[in-house]
Amino acid sequence: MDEKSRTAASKFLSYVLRHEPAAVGIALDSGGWVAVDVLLDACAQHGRGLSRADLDEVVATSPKQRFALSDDGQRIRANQGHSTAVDLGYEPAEPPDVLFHGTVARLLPSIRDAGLQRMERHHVHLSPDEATARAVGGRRGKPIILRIDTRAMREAGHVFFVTPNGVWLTDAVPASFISGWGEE
Ligand code: HQG
Repeated sequence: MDEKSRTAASKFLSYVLRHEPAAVGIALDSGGWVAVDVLLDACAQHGRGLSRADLDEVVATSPKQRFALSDDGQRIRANQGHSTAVDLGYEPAEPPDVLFHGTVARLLPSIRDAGLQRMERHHVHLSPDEATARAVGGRRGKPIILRIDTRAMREAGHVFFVTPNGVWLTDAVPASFISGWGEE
């Protein structure tokens, strides 16, 4: 597959496995999994045919490891980012003392008021390093990197999860744990 087709396939799979499985007439189980055969048949029936080899290539080369195959290779799910009701089953984990969140200046007034909210997703997504946060914020414009005092959050009882691709998840980040409002 060339890179363009891989990206297109990855975007389509993200859409189906995170947001709209019904778009190709499938349902995910409670953990977000679907049988690979079922998914590939459904994609083919909706004009988005993909071979098993292509799917494996998309999963293996996804720069952010967006997808996971079950150990037996029979099932697939998205690792994070769902808007559909799934329980990914991640265990609470202990984050580093500081994590980062990349956003843009126009959202800061609202973030100051309400803290970081999960918006359309299941959790607030936090990055382990500033470079990753810069890339995340840069999707929306000139990035602003917020520093999150995760140590104080944990002491206050907030719970964190980490995905297989190193994204940290939490329910919400009150503004009092955020600093770095003016930094790029
Ligand atoms: C902002 C991508 C106003 C928040 C990325 C962000 C990441 C608020 C946006 C992953 C707010 C939500 C996650 C508040 C938060 N008022 N705006 N109170 N609280 N926001 O996309 O963190 O390509 O849902 O700053 O690379 O940007 O999907 O979250 O700008 O890893 O694999 O609301 O998504 O990965 O946007 O990105 P998102 P995110 P994938």
